[in-house]
Amino acid sequence: MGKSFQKLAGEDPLSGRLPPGQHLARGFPVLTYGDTPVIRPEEWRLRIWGSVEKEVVLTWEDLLALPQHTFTADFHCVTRWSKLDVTWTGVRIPDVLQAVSIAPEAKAVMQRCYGGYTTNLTLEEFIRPENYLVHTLEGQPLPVDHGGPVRTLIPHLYAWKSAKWIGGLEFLPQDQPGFWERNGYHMRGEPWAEERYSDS
Ligand SMILES: Nc1nc2c(c(=O)[nH]1)N[C@H]1C(S)=C(S)[C@@H](COP(=O)(O)O)O[C@H]1N2
Ligand SMILES: [Mo]
Repeated sequence: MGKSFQKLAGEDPLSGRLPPGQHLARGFPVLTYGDTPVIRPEEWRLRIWGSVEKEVVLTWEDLLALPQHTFTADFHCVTRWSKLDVTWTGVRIPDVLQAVSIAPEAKAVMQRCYGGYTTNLTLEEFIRPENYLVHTLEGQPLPVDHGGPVRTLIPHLYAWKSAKWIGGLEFLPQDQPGFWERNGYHMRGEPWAEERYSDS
């Protein structure tokens, strides 16, 4: 079937949006391993330590004092559901890191969550301007099931890299596997390359 048929039939609105092997989810599923920690915004902290010149601890107020952006991003879970055009509000990761002197030896970050979940990224994958700390989903306070009060959003990788209830960023001199990465998930997890599992 040629190009002209495609034109007559109209462009598929999903064309180019769904990575290989993914389907559209109904609603917005919740995917949590283990218990859901409940943290009030006033008690929430983001501790930034490891390969940094000086440890930094951010509060909810500090987060809200940084430049705020509302943006839409697609969300791809490695278990094959995707949700397109999710609207979030939050702070760009590079803006968060303005307050931090990252040591020259830093090569990776371990995201550490309230409740114990961890997931790793190389520094290069982490400091991209389209990565965020988010506190608002579709104009409402981020629901606890989706990681409220604050989660990371790393739209260019599978969603297991977007850490709910984020509480710490540990900078590391080398990339280390987080929770799912120790259990067979890919170290990087890029959905267009189908980097799902480390042995496939
Ligand atoms: N702290 C924490 N973050 C997490 C998870 C988790 O179990 N705990 N699950 C990950 C996985 S596998 C996915 S698909 C997304 C799901 O986000 P959602 O529950 O908001 O849809 O969160 C990711 N971040
Ligand atoms: Mo997932």
